[in-house]
Amino acid sequence: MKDIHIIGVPSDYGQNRRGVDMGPSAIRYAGLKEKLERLGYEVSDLGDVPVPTPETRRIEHQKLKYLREVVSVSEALCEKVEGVLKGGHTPVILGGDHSIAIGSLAGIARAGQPFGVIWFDAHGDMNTDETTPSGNIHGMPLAASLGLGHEALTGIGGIRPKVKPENVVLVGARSIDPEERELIRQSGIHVFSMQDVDRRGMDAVMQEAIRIASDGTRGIHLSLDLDALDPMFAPGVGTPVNGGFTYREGHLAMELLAASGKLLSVDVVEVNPILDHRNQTGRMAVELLESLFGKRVM
Ligand code: 4U7
Ligand code: MN
Ligand code: MN
Ligand code: MN
Repeated sequence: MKDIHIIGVPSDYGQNRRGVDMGPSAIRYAGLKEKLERLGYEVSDLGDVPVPTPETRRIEHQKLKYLREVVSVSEALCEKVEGVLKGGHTPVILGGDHSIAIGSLAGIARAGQPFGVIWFDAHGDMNTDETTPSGNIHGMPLAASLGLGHEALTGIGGIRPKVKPENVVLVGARSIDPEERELIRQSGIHVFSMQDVDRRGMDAVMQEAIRIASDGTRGIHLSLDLDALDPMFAPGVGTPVNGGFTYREGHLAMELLAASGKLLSVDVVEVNPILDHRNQTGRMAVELLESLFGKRVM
C-alpha cells in the first residue's frame, strides 16, 4: 500500500467567486488525514502550495482571467506532484477551483506518461479562450491538458499534451456550452453524460470508464469536481447543477475505482465553504476519498 501525500492548493483564480480558496482547509477540518490513516495508510500532509492574495491582483485578460496567477500556481503544484509520484507515493490534491488540475496533470505527465484521466464533473471543462462564455479558467483545465487553448496554459510543465484523448473519460456531464460541445466532439474524448448514468447505471459506466482510462496506461488520475454530485449532497460549490450523482452513485464510483487498483493520483476541487452548510460538502469530499482508498462495508 503506497503512502498518501496531501497537497493543498488554496486558489480561486480560476473563477470569480471567493471562498473556494478555503476548500483545502474545509476538507482537512473534516478529518481527512485521520480517516485515511484509519484505513491503514501512512499519510503526510505537505501543506499548501503558495498562492498570492487575490486582493493584491487584478484581471488582465477578460477571456483568461488571472492567467498569470493560474500559471504560477499550476507550475508550483506541478513540481510538488512530480516529486510525490517520483518518490513512489500517491498525491491527494485539495483545491481550490478546478483550474488547479492543470498543475496536477502536468506533474503526473512529468513523472511518466502515458496515464489515463477520469474527470467527474457536471461540466465539460473543455472551453478555451476562444469558446469560453465566462473567461474563467476553471472551465478550461481539461482542454488545456489535451493541448487545446492558450499556450501559456497548454505548456505548463513543458509537456504538451499531458494526456491522450483516447484515455480521457468525462463522467456526470449535464452542463456543456454550445461551442464547448463542438470541441468535445472533435477532441475524441469519451463522455458519459448523466443520461448514460441513468440508463446504464453507474456500475456499467464506471467499468467502461476504468477500461478506457487504463488501456495502455500506467494508471488513472481521478479529477473529482464536487459539482458532479447532486447539489442535495454537495451544496457548497460555485456552479451547482441539478440532476447529479446520488450519494450512493458517488460512492459506488469510488469503490469501483478502488477495486481496480489503477489509481495513480486524485484531485478534489470546487469545495466552497462559504456556500456550504456546516461543511457538508467538505465532509462529502472526505467520505468519497475514504471509499476511493478502500473503505468498505464488509
Ligand atoms: B467547473 C462554464 F459557462 N462552462 O466555462 C464556464 F457554464 O470546474 C462553467 O466544472 C465552468 O466547475 C465550470 O465558465 C467549471 C459556464
Ligand atoms: Mn470542473
Ligand atoms: Mn464543474
Ligand atoms: Mn465550479
